[in-house]
Order: sequence, then structure tokens, then C-alpha cells
Amino acid sequence: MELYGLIYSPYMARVVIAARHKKIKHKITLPKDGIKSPAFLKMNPLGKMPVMKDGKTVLFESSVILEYLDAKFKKNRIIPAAAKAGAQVRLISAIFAEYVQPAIFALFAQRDPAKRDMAVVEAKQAELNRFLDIAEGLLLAKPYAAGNKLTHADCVAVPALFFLDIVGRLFGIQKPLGDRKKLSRYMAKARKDKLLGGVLKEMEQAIKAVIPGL
Ligand SMILES: N[C@@H](CCC(=O)N[C@@H](CS)C(=O)NCC(=O)O)C(=O)O
Repeated sequence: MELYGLIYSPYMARVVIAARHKKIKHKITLPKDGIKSPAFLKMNPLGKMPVMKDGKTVLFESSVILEYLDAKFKKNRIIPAAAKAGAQVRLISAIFAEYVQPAIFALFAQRDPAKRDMAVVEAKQAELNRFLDIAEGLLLAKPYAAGNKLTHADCVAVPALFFLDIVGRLFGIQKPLGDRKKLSRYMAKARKDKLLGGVLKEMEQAIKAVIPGL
């Protein structure tokens, strides 16, 4: 299997976490002439990473790839089969994918102090705090997002929270998670986890190559 993209992309990281957790043999590849090249656009007309190539199957959109991986490779399921447990996992994923991460990205877009719109920053910070409170309420952090097993929720939450840390550094925010105990414990554990911690380190290395001095 080939996974096209750069690990600092939280969308790519989601897929890498799932592939490693499921012990799927894969290779991380950079599109030869970039993600806007004709060859890459043939695989993903949106020109975005990640793209997955599994034999003749080519897929894009991280959530679709995660579904495919879980359906095809039954080992170490990331979405529990039971309706309620599966929904709980998906709910945590949705909060991070649809709310927390977009608010973080909106702040990331304001990273240049010279071009920063403080009204936008304040509005997005308030929004982000509200979403983090909701995530704090839903998270189990025992030690994984939805319990004692790594799931789809961790594939989404950990890369999103990696970016929260980056935004914190870019904006000089000491504790971007504030006093949220579960989220803080969750990320501390994730950093020590072999798989999640490894991905976090790779994301850190990769983003430092793009934003020097971070
Ligand atoms: N909804 C997509 C989003 C993918 C995405 O936005 N990827 C970014 C990297 S973080 C990208 O490739 N951006 C390049 C561009 O939009 O030109 C997914 O879940 O895979």
C-alpha cells in the first residue's frame, strides 16, 4: 500500500496512525511532482493529501480512507462493531474533525503577526475554547480517547491536538489546553505511547522543516 502525503498534515497523520495500528504494510510517498501535478490530480482531483493506493484501489479523503482500512483489514478495528461503542468513537472523532481542528486551522492561518486580524483571532479562540470544553466532556482518556483501545477517535484527535500545540507556540500561549484535565492527561499519555508518540515526533520534525524557528 502506498500513502501519499507529508506526515505534518493532520489528515495524512490520521491515516498513518490507522495503518500502523493495523500493521498494514505501507510506504509513505511524496507525490513526485507535487500534489498539483497532473499525475497526482489523476489520483485526487482535489489536489490534496492524503491519497491511498492499495493495488488498483485509489482513494482520497482521510475519513474515507480510514473507513476503507477498517473494513478491509479487520485486525485491530478502529471502529467498534457495537452500535453504541461505534457511535461514541465517531462522536469524539466528529468533534475533533468538524469543530476543534477547523478552529485551530483558522488560528494557524493568522500566524503571521504582521497580517494578524485580532478580531478574527479573538472570535476563533472563543470558538476553539468552547469546542475544547465539549471534547473534554466527551473524552474518556483511559488512556485512549474512547477507552482502553486505540480507535478512529485517536487517529483524528492526536493530529488535531498536535496542531493546537503548534498554534500555542506561534501565539505564545503557554497552556493551549488550559486547565482541561482529561485532554492534558490524554496528550501526555499520547506523547509516551509508542505509536502515537512516534507519529507526534515525526509531525514535529516535518513541520519544523516548513516553519523554521518553531
Ligand atoms: N478533507 C480532506 C482534507 C485534506 C487536506 O486539506 N489536506 C491538506 C494538507 S493538511 C492539503 O493537501 N492541502 C493542499 C491544498 O489544499 O492545496 C481529507 O480529510 O483528506
